[in-house]
Amino acid sequence: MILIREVEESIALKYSENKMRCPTHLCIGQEAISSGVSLNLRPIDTVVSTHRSHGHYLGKGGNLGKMIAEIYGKTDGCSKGYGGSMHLIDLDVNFMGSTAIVGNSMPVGVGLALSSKLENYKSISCIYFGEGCTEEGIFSESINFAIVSNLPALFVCENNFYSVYSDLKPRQPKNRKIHKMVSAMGIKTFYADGNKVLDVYKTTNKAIKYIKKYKKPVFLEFATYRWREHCGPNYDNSIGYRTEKEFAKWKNKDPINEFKNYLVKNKIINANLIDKFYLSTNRKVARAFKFAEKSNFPSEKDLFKNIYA
Ligand SMILES: Cc1ncc(C[n+]2csc(CCOP(=O)(O)OP(=O)(O)O)c2C)c(N)n1
Repeated sequence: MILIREVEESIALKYSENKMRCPTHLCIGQEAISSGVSLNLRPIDTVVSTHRSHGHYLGKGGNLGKMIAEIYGKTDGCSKGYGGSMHLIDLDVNFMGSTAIVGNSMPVGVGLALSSKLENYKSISCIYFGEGCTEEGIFSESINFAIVSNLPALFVCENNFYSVYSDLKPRQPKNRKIHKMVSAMGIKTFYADGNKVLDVYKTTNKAIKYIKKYKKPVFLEFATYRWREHCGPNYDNSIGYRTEKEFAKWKNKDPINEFKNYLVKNKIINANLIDKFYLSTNRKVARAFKFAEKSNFPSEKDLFKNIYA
């Protein structure tokens, strides 16, 4: 969680230098989900993600230097500088990619689950998406196919209550519980507080045991909140689509503070160790930015490579 937070705080800090020119969707405030889920995944398990993918990529062990170089648009980037923040990929750790089209990663993740089934359920396909995705047709199609085909898919819905500037009110019927709606499709579902990393960890653990035992998919919904604007490094509460009061309520539930307090209070580790961890993490993050800045831009003659229509 600290690694994800520090990487994204550095992106936010340096964004105004105008060297990172791609849109970036930060997950600050939501780190407990990628962390708690990822700790349950084996290297062989695959992950697909969305426009808000930094946490998912780092959680799976994606290469940090290549991620930052990608955001800088450099050839050492994980998509060779062509994709930017929304198109992260690291096949070395089975992070199979992220796409910017809401809902588009779902069928890809379901396809990965199908290929795993054909290979005797060798891996689990973890599919991250925001609650906005539940409003897309491909959402029901993908989940339905995973159910009827008994696929080892772990659907992870990060419900941060907003799709850009729209809260749930104009988008979904009042009182709808997403996990209950999905449960009615005939899939095992779990719901937990996405700001409590231990809850996320334990819930995912149960889900994965279920997938392995019954060879069926599971749907997880975690409640959480993004602190910064939908896209970009700033805070945007002042534009009025959400209240300071609501923001403060969630900020008080900071997943990192919550877990840190738990660890220290229960004498599991002491606060000094956490400070040391911040130091070593920040050194690692600084090295990644240096690596990205030093790397070259793709050349103009390569502009039309790897393009198809
Ligand atoms: C098919 C499609 N429709 C609309 C958009 C524009 N768009 C980009 S992100 C986003 C919000 C998605 O909300 P959610 O899935 O809840 O994820 P969050 O941004 O909250 O993490 C929208 C509507 C898009 N990229 N793709």
